[in-house]
Amino acid sequence: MTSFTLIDPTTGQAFRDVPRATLDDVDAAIARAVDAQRGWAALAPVARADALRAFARAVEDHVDELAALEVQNSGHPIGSARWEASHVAQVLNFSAGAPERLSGQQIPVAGGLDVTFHEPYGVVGIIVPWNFPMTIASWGFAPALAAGNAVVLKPAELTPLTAVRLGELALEAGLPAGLFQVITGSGSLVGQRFVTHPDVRKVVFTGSTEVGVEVAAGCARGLKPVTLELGGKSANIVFADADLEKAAAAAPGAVFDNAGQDCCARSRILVQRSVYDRFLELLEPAVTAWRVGDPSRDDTDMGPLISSAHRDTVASFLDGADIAFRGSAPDGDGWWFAPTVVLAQPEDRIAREEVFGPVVAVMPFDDEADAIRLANDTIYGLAGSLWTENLGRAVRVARGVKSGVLSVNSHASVRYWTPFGGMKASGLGRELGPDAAEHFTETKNVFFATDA
Ligand code: TAP
Repeated sequence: MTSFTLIDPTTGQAFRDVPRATLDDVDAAIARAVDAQRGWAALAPVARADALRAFARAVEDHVDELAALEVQNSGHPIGSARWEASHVAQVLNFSAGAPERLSGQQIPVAGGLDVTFHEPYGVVGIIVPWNFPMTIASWGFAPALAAGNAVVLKPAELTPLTAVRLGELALEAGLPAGLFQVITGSGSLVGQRFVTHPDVRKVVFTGSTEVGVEVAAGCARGLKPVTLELGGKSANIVFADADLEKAAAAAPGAVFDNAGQDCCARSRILVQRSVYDRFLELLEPAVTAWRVGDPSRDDTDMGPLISSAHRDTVASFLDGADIAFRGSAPDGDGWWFAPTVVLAQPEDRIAREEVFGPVVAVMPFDDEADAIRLANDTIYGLAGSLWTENLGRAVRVARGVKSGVLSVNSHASVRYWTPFGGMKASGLGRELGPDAAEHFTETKNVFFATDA
């Protein structure tokens, strides 16, 4: 077993080595998962619910420890990291309601009784990116476990620490050995083995659209279902009749949160032409007030980018860009990048490609139809926001924008009890929400003849 070295993005210093699993390690873990799943699925629903609640309590008891790991490994501000760890506990608690609610149907059929069952797939493989290591993992593993599956989880090589700790906490909380295993290693080996191994019966992938397409193609060859949560280029649409002060004050958080490394980042701001100049005037102080710095401080809004290579990629988007204004960022060690506002045209690279960094493209539009056209002028369709005081317009535009998750006069996208996921190149399937656990089951129909 070789290892890889983690770098603290705030300091640029190496701080820990993590083992890299071999193919044999992955196959052995999947074999253990197959065994553990049989016993888990056979438990009474209330026993599975109790076990998940115990796991949630263990996470709640370790929020500070998990948050500190995320600050060091990912550079997330401590306030955000605490929220993320608490969110994992909430997703587990919400999922703990599912085992006793996975009801099938009774369908009228002559001569007998026809009922359906929600059967677990067996072993579910979950592949997670580096941007929100804990939360995105929990959106897969909590409902998958609730539905009676075992889970093998591969965190991103850059950010494995919180996932590894969650795996330990599951065991400490009493989940059976082998039921929830975290396997560290490369995507091309561990992730691909989830795709090709015949005993992994469903794959959940979150990451880039490019790799997601490959994962889906591999799953198609094994006839296994796949959920994909991919990239985004979401629009924040500001109409002239909006509360402009409120819209401008909220805009930085919608794109610079987590240093823009957020699939839901509203990385295009579309502003109605008649208020374009006024909106930029209001946006500038909100951007310069965005506090970039030491992520261990409670008053920090944004930490560093995840890696030196990623910082180079983000910086490349500013080549030839028309920069309107920038916030500030620390000098020196660490992968810092100042929040940046760029004036763009719809055909510009910055307006079309996902930056995954703290850079936002602002563009004017003329009327409602133009706003919808521009918002939809992207291969992606994950999230989006619109700001207007006109209810009819809010409904029309919300229905007209082809995205999976939209907010009106708000940027909220993620709640564990509402569905989340993308259209077009942003993904396939939905996570979270009332049906989350059902997505980890397949329907079995059984007919019982009652004729004497
Ligand atoms: P990717 O390079 O796609 O990696 C995502 C995960 O897939 C990592 O764990 C990676 O492993 C693994 N992986 C890489 N190659 C693989 C392969 N051939 N087979 C199976 N697994 C493989 O993305 P990233 O750089 O981590 O994240 C940034 C991108 O993800 C952005 O485009 C962003 O929009 C998107 N994203 C989307 C969402 C949602 S919710 N839609 C959330 C977060 C991120 P290693 O890197 O460890 O080798």
